[in-house]
Amino acid sequence: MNAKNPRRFPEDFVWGSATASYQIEGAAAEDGRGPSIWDTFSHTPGKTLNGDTGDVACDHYHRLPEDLEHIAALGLDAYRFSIAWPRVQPGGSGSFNQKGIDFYSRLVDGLLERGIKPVATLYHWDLPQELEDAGGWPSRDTAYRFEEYAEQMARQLGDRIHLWTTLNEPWCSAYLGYASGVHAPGRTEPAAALAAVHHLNLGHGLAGRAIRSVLPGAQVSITLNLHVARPVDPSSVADVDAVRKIDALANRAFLGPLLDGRYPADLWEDTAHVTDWSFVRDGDTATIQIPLDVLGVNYYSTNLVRRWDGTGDPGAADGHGNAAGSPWVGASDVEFVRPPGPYTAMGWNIDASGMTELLVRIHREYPDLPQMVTENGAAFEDVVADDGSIHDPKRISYLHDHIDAVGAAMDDGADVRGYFAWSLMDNFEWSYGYDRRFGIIRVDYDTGQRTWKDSAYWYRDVIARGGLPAT
Ligand code: GBH
Repeated sequence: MNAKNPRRFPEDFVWGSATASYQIEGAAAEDGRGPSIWDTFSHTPGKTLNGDTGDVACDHYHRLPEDLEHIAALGLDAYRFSIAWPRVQPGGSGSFNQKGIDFYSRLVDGLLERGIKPVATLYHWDLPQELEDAGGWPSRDTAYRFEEYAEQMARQLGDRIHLWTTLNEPWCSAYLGYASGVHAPGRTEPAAALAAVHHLNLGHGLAGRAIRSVLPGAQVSITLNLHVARPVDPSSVADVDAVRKIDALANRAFLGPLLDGRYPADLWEDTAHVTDWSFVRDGDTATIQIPLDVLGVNYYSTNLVRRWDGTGDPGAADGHGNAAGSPWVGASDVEFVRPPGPYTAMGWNIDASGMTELLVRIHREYPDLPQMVTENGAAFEDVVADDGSIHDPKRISYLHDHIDAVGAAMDDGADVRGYFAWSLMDNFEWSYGYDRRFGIIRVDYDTGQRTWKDSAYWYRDVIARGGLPAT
């Protein structure tokens, strides 16, 4: 690592860490929780590495008091968690489950008692199975069910929530869930994936409006995993056009309706052979374009693309094995090229400059929109030393460089309000099960024991200092 200057962040910059319900809670069949698409998917042979499931996960449901102490000891200003819809409304419609609601109430109160701001995500991929059986996100009805659930959560948790996030990464829900099928529910139907894109967007708008109808002062956001796509050959018209296609599918399919009140014309043209988009009804984009208090941005790595020359397997480097097909609906002439390393244990390239590029781009296109980095982090093969300590210098270096890159974007004018490290603790990494560890706190899956990695101590000091040390 080159010598670097220290960097300070504004006094009110929010330092946080993030998790998601299915990845940490466990207690999958307790206290009235209903099944989600991830229960079904992970219990289907061959869908996750080693057949891992979230049945127990980090057992956070039972270890809440202890985990609150870790959150407090880190000095986090905010903690980003998600609410398991099937825990609070087991069938996704109809009656609510008080025991499930009580769990999140205890979590939120526990945070507030410790002076930590609760940042709640309503949907981090665990759709109630009954709603999938009725059609899932490709079905318009799911958006209305989501609205109902959001309204009830606003009533139950009320003004105790500092920031509401409707959806986490609808790109993943739509394209990985319904096109490539590497995520639950594992469907491989390109047209359904585009319908899912729209109904997720619609669900966001309906939910945000419902939250504000209950809580007029509520802060409402959505979190996107925007893609930084770069052309293999910047002077090639074909490669630059490949970038445009990926940008439309990954970024503007969401930014357009959310912030411009319309879908990009090129997205509809590129996918015209897949769907006619007739599921978009009059008035929908106005519903989607509710005011956003902040845009949540998750950033991990960059993408390198070019026009496919017709040989090999386009899309094979999408980071998900691409076994069942490509998530890139309608972009079969785009090839993903493995970017230069170094790489994390996910095989994702490490490139902090993409963080700056992304935040600055959003700032240029939407100058008045505050942003928040709601996830950033890395999986590495952590080594536990004989004395039990866990030295993860690569994770520290990754976090350092990416926080520095956030600061660089702010120097360029981006209004970034906070940063959340992914993740508070090792957890169920979706298709990769427990094999990949993103935590700053290690979880021993046999005993449930939590142990701070060096990166946790380092991050605690960053928070206390309000910025990065010189290195
Ligand atoms: C997030 O998704 C999730 O919100 C979180 O639950 C999850 O645990 C965490 O990240 C870590 O995976 O092939 O190099 O282009 C991440 C979404 C989408 C990020 C696909 C990486 C592919 C990388 N991912 N993307 S690459």
